Amino acid sequence: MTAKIVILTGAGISAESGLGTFRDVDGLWTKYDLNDVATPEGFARNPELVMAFYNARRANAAEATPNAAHKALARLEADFPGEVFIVTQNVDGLHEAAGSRNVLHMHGALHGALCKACEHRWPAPPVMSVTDPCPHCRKPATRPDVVWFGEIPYGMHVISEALSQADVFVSIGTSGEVYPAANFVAEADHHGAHTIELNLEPSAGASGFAETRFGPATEVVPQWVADELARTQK
Ligand code: BJW
Repeated sequence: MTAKIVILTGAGISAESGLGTFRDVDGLWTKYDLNDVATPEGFARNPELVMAFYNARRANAAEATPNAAHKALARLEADFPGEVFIVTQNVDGLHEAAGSRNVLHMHGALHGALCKACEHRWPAPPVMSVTDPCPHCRKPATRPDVVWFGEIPYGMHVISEALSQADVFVSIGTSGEVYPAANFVAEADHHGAHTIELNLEPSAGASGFAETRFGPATEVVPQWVADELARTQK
């Protein structure tokens, strides 16, 4: 049976690419109220504000380039003699830009548009507006294809299946404060995976991991990938 590594990534892996995290000292939730910009209720109250928030983040993400941590994970997928599956909470496209192929965006993507009326999906324009008509049903019901609080993250069945088969589960650059992702370590551990946290500092769930390595993602991730590949080549 081939070995399987499941990797959960969060905002911390893209921090050194210049994209802000949410809950750090300078994070997005210190500048915006998450109830205003990351809930369906906030969007219903003030869709223009939410569109402006995501248009600005889409523009930032378009300027960003993958860092050494994204590249190391792409190298792992290419060279590991088993399966590497990345489940990202991030809405940027930096894993794919680095060359990773087996990536699931559980919280959606900035490059996606979603019709609230008919659930049609299409590539987001650089600047999205509440008056944009859906290309399928023509209703002006456009929203960013991201998962807000109170909505069900994408791919939950696929993720649960992967966690149940994982030999190694690695969590990178996530605070462990948002569910269901915060539960993945317990789920993987329950099924017998070796669990590892790579983060700038211990997350809320750090004690739930068998192994921890702390430091900037651009340092700890390439080091862990090198160790993992060396281990498999012995
Ligand atoms: C570095 C670094 C460097 C910095 N190097 N590291 C009460 C109890 C329990 C749960 C709930 C509850 N009330 C409500 C809930 C559920 C709710 C929830 O979790 N709320 C919490 C606030 C308690 N969750 C939901 O509503 C979710 N849906 C759900 O549960 O549906 C039910 C269901 C589930 C499953 C099956 C069936 C039904 C939906 C959650 C949606 C989250 N959406 C957002 C916005 C997405 C779009 C966007 O990007 O705008 O997702 S919120 C935001 O948080 C975003 C992120 O993906 C997510 C996680 O943040 P992340 O990535 O961890 O970032 P930070 O900033 O928190 O942490 C950064 C980390 O990086 C830190 O640890 C730093 O140290 C580190 N770092 N620099 C390495 N250089």
